[in-house]
Amino acid sequence: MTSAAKHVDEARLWGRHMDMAAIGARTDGGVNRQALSAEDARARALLVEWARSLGFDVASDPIGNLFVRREGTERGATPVLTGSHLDSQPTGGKFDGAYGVLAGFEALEALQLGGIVTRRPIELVAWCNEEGSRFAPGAMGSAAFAHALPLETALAIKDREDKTVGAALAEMPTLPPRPLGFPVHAYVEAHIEQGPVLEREAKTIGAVTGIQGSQWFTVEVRGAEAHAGTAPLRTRQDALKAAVAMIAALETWMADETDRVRFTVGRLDVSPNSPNTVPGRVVFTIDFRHPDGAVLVRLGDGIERICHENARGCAVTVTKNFDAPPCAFDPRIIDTIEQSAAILGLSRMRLPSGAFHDAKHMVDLCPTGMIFVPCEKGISHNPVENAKPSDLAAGARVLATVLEELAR
Ligand code: HGY
Ligand code: MN
Ligand code: MN
Repeated sequence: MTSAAKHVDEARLWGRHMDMAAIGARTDGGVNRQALSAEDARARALLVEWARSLGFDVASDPIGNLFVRREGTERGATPVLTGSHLDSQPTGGKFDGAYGVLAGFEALEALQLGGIVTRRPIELVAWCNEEGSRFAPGAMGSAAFAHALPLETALAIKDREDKTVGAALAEMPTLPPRPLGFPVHAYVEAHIEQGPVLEREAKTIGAVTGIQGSQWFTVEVRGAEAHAGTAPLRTRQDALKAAVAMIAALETWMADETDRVRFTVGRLDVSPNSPNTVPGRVVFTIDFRHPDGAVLVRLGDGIERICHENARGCAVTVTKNFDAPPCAFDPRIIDTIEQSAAILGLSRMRLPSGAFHDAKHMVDLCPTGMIFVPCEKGISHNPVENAKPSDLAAGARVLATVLEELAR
């Protein structure tokens, strides 16, 4: 009996990555396909076109998650689910997210080509807004699917142009609707590692053990505009000077000589952003991560205090908009990934994920795991992000084998 893995085709998979990367392509080799943008709409339409050409059903739920379904002999059986995301960072790479969607699609096509019948249906999902760059927080579509984020709350979230998720969703291609959330038998996501470990250890397959914890905050500092030439320093309410003091104090708070804390201030908006007006309002973001849940809570609980201590006469509002404790994947899924890699003769190792993924919202719903493949120098969230066609195909072969096993 043939196996799906035998029908995974490296050139076809690579070609699909290049076709997808042409959507939202940047001149520096990266992609900019922000969630629910025109580029995201075109990426979804391309996936739908490929899916329909293979006779798969497609559907979309109220938060814009896009599903491709391959039937099993037992139509009513809970499906096995795989997938990732098509949206990217503004200076994203060709593989973050897209790989998990395209490897999943390649696995479905390999099952078709092999004439392999599974008992359970297998579904591929392109989760809406995993990156959280345009609409915070990230992993929004999977959070709503898992009811970890109320749908109405998600739909009302605005981008920096004050457009809501709901309004942006209305501009996406219309697809057959399906309810938000459904029972899933198991979930397996393929992704590039976005770190240096697999490449350094010369391993092709990562059987991911879990995801470290992460917290996101938005800090708004409100001072008072004033004339740069006349306003005495001692009477100013300078929102930018206060924000800089807060960030410096936070950096001290987050200092970790073991270099495990991941503390980032990625966005800082200043208004009116004029050289000769004292900034009246600043908004900045905090993203920090840690593998130990207790450390995450302790550090997170200090953020509001530290911002207020450095307010320098300004008003401060600290809002936590993301709080994901560390999660562990299902040992049975990890074992199945390792065994599949072994059957395929692929080098493999267990490792945790420093990046968050939609898989973290599936952990409480069903047995969940992830397959990593190496990316060049571990670089990601950067236009030069790169991966080898052979590694991408190897990961797709493991995914196809795991899906076939779980859907048996
Ligand atoms: O930020 C993350 O960890 C994910 O890559 N979006
Ligand atoms: Mn990703
Ligand atoms: Mn990412």
